[in-house]
Amino acid sequence: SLNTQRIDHIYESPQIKNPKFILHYGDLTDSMNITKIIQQCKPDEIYNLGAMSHVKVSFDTPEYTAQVNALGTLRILEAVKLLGLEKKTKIYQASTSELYGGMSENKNKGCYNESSEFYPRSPYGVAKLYGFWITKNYREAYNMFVCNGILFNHESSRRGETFVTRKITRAVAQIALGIKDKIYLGNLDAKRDWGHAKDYVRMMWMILQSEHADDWVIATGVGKTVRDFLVNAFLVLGIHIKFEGSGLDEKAYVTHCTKDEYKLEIGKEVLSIDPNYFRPSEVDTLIGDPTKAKEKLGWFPKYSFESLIKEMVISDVKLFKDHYRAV
Ligand code: F7E
Repeated sequence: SLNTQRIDHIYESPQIKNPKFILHYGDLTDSMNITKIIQQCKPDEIYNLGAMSHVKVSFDTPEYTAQVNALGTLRILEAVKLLGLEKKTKIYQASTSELYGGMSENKNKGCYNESSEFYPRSPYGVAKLYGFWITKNYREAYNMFVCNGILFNHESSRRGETFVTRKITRAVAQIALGIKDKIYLGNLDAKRDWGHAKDYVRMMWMILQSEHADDWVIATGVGKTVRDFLVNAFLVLGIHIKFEGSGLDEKAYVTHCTKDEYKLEIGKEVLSIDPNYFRPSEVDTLIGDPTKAKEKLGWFPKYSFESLIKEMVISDVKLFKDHYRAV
């Protein structure tokens, strides 16, 4: 991506002496490009977080999703092998809780560990399943230090705006500041295990420092619904809401406000349902069991569900205040 907005605060031009890092143009659909970059850098560690990562969008772009998420992973593995870097370069593959599919009839009842069965329910999940298995296969076939982190949802104030958490925290900030009227969402009852990206990225690094290459679930073990997320996001600004109606007619209204700065009209409608945000096959519940990561690597998340939401809402309030101050 040519957009460096999210790293500008740490990015220094390669022209200066000892830059913190150097950017290369990369494309996971282009084998020669990937091979050339790996040949130039001869990296000790590769973290493959590149993906078409939006589950809903993968239903509209299934072939492209497979090219990037499935074959893109193969291109990295094969480049490292072809270049003879198997003994030098460790690889972290960003696998995902979407591999499990969250089917309610699944015997795990929505709480998954490293031995739970996979049943992906989107082109995104199916492509990532290939990425998971090809990583495991290169580990077993060529004895490479390559690992899967099976990450449950991980969020922060840098989260893309079309994922539900950031969509909510942005909208809550805008509604509280009087810039937006209400938010439109899809399935309010979808339950996810939401952690903070900082905790999860630390764990990615720990995975590559561990003694043996392996696959790891990274999660908090706590499941919350989209509805819980919305309620808690409004609460950060002292805005209390209640839900009325059901299905496509469900709405949420303001019941009272406890902070002088964010006084909304009592009874104001702040949520409607938009069926466009439902998925052709929905994943109801995904909760992870990170016991192995805790016991074997000593990893513990530092952020709670509430502290994650607070950080995201406060950051978005600041973003919109700064923006409107500037214009
Ligand atoms: O949806 C529901 C939606 O798009 C979460 C990616 O990082 O995590 C992420 O995938 C839930 C779903 O993330 C809206 O139906 C309701 O059940 O934020 P999301 P995701 O699909 O869970 C996994 C682990 C990854 O690997 C992915 O790359 O929220 N939902 N209403 C909505 N979702 C969105 N986006 N927008 C809505 O309006």
